[in-house]
Amino acid sequence: MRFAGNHILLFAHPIPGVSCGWADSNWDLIFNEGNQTLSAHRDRIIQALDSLRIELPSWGFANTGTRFGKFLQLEAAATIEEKFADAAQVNALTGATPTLALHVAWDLPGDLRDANKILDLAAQTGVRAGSINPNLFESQSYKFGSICNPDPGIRRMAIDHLLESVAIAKALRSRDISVWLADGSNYPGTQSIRRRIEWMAEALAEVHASLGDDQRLLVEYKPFEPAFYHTDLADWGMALLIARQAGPKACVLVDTGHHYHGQNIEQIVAWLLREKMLGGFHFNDRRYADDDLTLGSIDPYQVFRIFHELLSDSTSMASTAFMIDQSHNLKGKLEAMVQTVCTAQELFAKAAVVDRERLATLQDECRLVEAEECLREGFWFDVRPVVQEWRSSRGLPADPLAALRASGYVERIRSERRERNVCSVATYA
Ligand code: PSV
Ligand code: MN
Repeated sequence: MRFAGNHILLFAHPIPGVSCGWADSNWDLIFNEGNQTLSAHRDRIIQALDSLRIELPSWGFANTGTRFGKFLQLEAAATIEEKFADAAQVNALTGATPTLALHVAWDLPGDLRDANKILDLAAQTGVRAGSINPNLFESQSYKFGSICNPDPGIRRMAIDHLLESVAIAKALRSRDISVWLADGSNYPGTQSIRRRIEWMAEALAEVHASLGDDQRLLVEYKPFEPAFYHTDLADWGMALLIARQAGPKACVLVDTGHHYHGQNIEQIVAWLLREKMLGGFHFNDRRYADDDLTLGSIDPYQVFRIFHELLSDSTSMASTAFMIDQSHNLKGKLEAMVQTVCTAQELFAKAAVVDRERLATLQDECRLVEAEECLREGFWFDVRPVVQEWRSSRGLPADPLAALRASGYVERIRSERRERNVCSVATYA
């Protein structure tokens, strides 16, 4: 028996000599069926894990905080070299994170001039540059918006930054330029919602025209924060419409923290998949707003359901970018990142277990409880032994979190970065 834990109990052969009114052949049938099911589950899990790659955020290794302050970590990365080194460590432990998302203002302050340095770091660490994230929210000029600002000069400045970001992505051979707008307003009547839509459409069309053949523009929506009356790109419908208008290489990015309470995110995913407009995810969890909590820490069932929708569409894996967008203020940054990747792998493996053919039959016949249980079978299945088996067979540590602790990496960078970090409070990332 390959599987440990509860699987043995579920499918155990009866104790010889103890009769419970069943012929041995009945038990053999169950035993064999059980084994076949387990072996099918195992195959699906292994295949799913091989296909899952998750991008790390460079800002997730830096000292970040809440609106009220930061709790500094002595091991936090401050330079791009440190961020690449930390990402490489996570990749070595998980084997699933070969790319690092970069924020232009934080990671390439010299814009395109810094591209060669990034290429060198990629070659040294084995971690490639991932999505390129323009920064349209920190400059003082953006107080009333970036590409939706009523001032044409500021709109031009924002578009130029987006064009520079596309050029950076080309130089780094990055496929995705990921745009999040902080644009919006705080009070009714203070801005024209309609004119701002037109400015946004014009800007994104210009940026789209500069994309290379293999590049994509990912458009991220968010219903609140930093603006609290209206956000120019507030939900997936607006993002879809504006992306469609921008051109065929634009699609939608779903940040799991950017929804109102009670919104059915997997339904949004299903629609975007149907429209061939799902570009990628920013993964995190939340209890209240955009809390940046660890993926699956609050509602793992929702993440599982999102993965189930993705796996229900045979084309989704090739076109969907899986990225983490979390900045931990309390948890150790490396630890939290490894924990997130492992959680994503486990929930993805659970979704892979779902027998979607059988589920479709049950749904067609409206056998409600059986259909629900068919879905839940995946969620309750303990995938951890197979995930460990997958890791070992790929030369990875069976328990990446324990391996991180045993490696002494965090202690080493803490002592190397301590002196600098003790006195650095000012920068956000
Ligand atoms: C905004 O809340 C956001 O989700 C965007 O993706 C930004 O790029 C990122 O967070 C910055 O942390
Ligand atoms: Mn995000």
